[in-house]
Amino acid sequence: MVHWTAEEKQLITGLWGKVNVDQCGGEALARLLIVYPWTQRFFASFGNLATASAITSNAMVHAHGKKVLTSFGEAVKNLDNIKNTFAQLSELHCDKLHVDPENFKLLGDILIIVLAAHFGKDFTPDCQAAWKKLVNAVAHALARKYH
Ligand code: HNI
Repeated sequence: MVHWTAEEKQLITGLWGKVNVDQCGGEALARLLIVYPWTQRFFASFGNLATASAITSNAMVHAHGKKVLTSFGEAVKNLDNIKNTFAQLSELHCDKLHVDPENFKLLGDILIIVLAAHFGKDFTPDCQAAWKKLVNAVAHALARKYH
């Protein structure tokens, strides 16, 4: 189990309270699809992903990014129980969606970049370190049921 200091918990929840899930979720998924184009194959039903601007303005990308980041928020609410929190989603991504778990790490890295872009100096090095630990823990939890 990941251990959190009181300060890390405070840094994570404090920033999360200011995150615009709609905007940041959409932006993170759009960036993933642009920077790592092979991830587009999981979203064949999302319509036009042909160019960066098509991806950025794709409503399905935004809606799904929001859904993913909202779900990510469950980790923030359950910091001491991340593994169990994502057990079902891990099974879904493995058995049904066949998403390579490497992609969870890529999305985590992108989320850090999106947060840095949104919060600038308020995303302090300590806060960033706590968030990196969190995105790693989520990627780990989502990969746990893979076989
Ligand atoms: Ni992910 C569906 C959460 C990363 C591909 N994903 C979901 C759903 C949630 C979710 C919640 C909706 C489940 C349902 O309908 O019951 N995904 C998360 C979280 C992360 C993540 C918390 C990481 C932080 N997913 C990824 C990544 C990819 C991915 C990195 C691929 C690159 N997810 C999918 C696909 C679906 C999906 C594909 C189904 C989409 C659809 O509706 O067709």
